[in-house]
Amino acid sequence: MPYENILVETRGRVGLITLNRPKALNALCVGLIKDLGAALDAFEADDEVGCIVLTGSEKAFAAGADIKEMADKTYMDAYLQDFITVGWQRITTCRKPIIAAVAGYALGGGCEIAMMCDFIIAAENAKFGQPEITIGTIPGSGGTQRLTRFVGKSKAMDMCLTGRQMDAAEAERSGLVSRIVPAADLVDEAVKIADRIAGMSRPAVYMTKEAVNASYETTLQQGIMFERRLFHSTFATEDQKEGMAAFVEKRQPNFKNR
Ligand code: CO8
Repeated sequence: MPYENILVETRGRVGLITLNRPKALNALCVGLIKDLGAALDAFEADDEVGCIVLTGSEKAFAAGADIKEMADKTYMDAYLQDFITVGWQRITTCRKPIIAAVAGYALGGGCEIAMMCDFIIAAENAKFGQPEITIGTIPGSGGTQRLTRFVGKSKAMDMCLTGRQMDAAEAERSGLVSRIVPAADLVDEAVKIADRIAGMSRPAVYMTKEAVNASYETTLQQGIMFERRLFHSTFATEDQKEGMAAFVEKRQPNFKNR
C-alpha cells in the first residue's frame, strides 16, 4: 500500500516505520496519523512480523501535531471531530511491541507518540519536550499523564509548564528512555533489539506486554495476581516446554509460535 507521509519496510521479522514529512519536521498531520494507523494494522496482521520499530529522521522524530493544520480549529471542530482521539490511539492498542527510535526533536505530539510506544531508544541528539504551553495550549494526547508516570511530577510539571526540552542524557537519567545510542547507529540498534524480541515466543511477548502495561492501570496486588495468572497460563504453551527443554539441553530454543 502506498503511503504519503511514512516509509514502511520489513527487516527480517521486524516491521520498520519511518515518519517521512521532512519539510515539516514530521509534524503529525491527519494524513500521517492515518498512514501510521494503516501500517500498524498491516504489521499487526502479518505473522512474519514479531516486533515494530517507529522512527523519524536524524533531525526530528516528530516536532508535534501539525500546528498549521490545527491553528484555526474551533472548539466545536475539536469536540465534534473528537480531535486527537481518533487515530492516535492505534499505537496503544497494538499487541505487538513497538520500539520508538528517537533522534532529534520529539516535541508535543511527537513526544506523546514516543511515549505511547513500549519503550524508547534515543540517539545522543534526541530532545524531548511538551512545548504546547508556548503556543497557548496544553498536551492533548497523554503528555501530562504519561510523562508524569515516566519522570515523576516535579520534572513533568517543569517540562509542561515551561515548555523546556530534555536532552537524551537527562531523559535516560529520568527513566523516559531505556538506552542511548550514537545517532548513526540508531535504526540498526533498534532493529537489532526488535529482532531479538521477534525471536521470542509470541504468546510470552504479548503476555509480558499486557502484564507490564497492567501495572499502570491497577493496584500492586491486582497486578501481581494478573501476572501470576498469565505466568501459570504459559505452562499450557508449547513454547514454554521448548524454552525450558532447550535450556536443560544446552541449545537454542526453537519457538513454534513466533
Ligand atoms: N507543525 C507544523 N509545522 C511544523 C511544526 C509543527 N509542529 N514544527 C515544525 N514545523 C515546520 C516549520 O513551520 C517549518 O516549515 P516552513 O519551512 O514551511 O516554515 C519547518 O517545519 C522547519 O521548522 P523550523 O524552521 O521551525 O526549524 P528549526 O530547526 O528552526 O526549529 C523546532 C525546530 C524547534 C522543532 C521548531 O520547528 C518548533 O518549535 N516546532 C514546533 C514545536 C511545537 O510546538 N510542537 C508542539 C505542537 S502542539 C502539539 O503537538 C499538541 C499535541 C496534541 C495532540 C495531537 C493532536 C493532533
